[in-house]
Amino acid sequence: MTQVPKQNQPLVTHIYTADPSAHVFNGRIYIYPSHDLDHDGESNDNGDQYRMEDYHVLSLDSFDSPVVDHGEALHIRDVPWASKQMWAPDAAHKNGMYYLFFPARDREGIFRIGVATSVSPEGPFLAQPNYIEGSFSIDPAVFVDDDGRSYMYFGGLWGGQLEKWRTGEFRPDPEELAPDAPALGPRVALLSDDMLSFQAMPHEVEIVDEDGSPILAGDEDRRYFEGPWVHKHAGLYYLSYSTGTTHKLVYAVSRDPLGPYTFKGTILTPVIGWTTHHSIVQFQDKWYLFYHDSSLSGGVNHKRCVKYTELHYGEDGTILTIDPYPE
Ligand code: FUB
Repeated sequence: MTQVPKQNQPLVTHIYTADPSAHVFNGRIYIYPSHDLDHDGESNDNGDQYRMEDYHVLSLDSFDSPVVDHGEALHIRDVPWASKQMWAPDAAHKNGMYYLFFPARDREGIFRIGVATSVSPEGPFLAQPNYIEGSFSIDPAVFVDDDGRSYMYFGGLWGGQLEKWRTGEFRPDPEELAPDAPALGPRVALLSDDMLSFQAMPHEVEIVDEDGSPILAGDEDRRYFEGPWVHKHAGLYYLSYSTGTTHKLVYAVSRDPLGPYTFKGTILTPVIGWTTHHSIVQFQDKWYLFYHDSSLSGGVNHKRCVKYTELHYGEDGTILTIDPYPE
């Protein structure tokens, strides 16, 4: 399968892909997406339509070379603890090994986060027998800092079950948050040196406005919904995420990877389809946004396609807002 990618166009068209986590390993760009199933089942707010069963790893030498699909890297049948819905994954490289982090529902229907290992960035990956102890919800994003410390950010509302963990325990029917209550933030946990467990239990990441007040649950243009990503630029940590119901990718910055993060603005305006999910990566001397939309299927929410575009910073470090459909 050979296809040279173009900005704002699907990276691949032979399968549906979403939730791209991009990394540069050994000078090559690797993309770890969800692999959307091609089915015509009904959609609901619980995300039952996202029935994914496996992961494929994509890679490219540069943006002038074809995208390679390395085939099935991990299938749910080989994950002893998982029952269904392999959602947005991420990958990391440490100690000469590659780690694939992924959420799935366990045998009780509760989303957990697992890890699988490989000696190669393209897999195949071998899953650990159990999910990471203390993990819950969805959308793991692992950031390895310059000092070697690795942090996992995760969490998603609604189908992702984050609000069910508000008290620290799983509550199937939690009370709704009042619009003027602080919004729920993503969770962060420091990973152990072997990347297979949490060094300490996860805690909530605070996202505040310019005055230091928490972003509120009713502030749907700015509050956290799902899809966290952390990258570092000019000494600052950037936490970006999806606002869900308002379909934006937005960001906040901090001098500490654990936060608090101060809200800054919008990275990407809404795309075709309900979900929006991304990653940000530096390749050579430029920065890129990987994202998805549902254009390949004519707008079906669970049949998405991964795309990329260049991302630019202003002189003050702000990220310039991107229109996914430039003229
Ligand atoms: O792909 C399934 C879910 O949809 C992801 O986990 C969310 O971030 C959203 O993109």
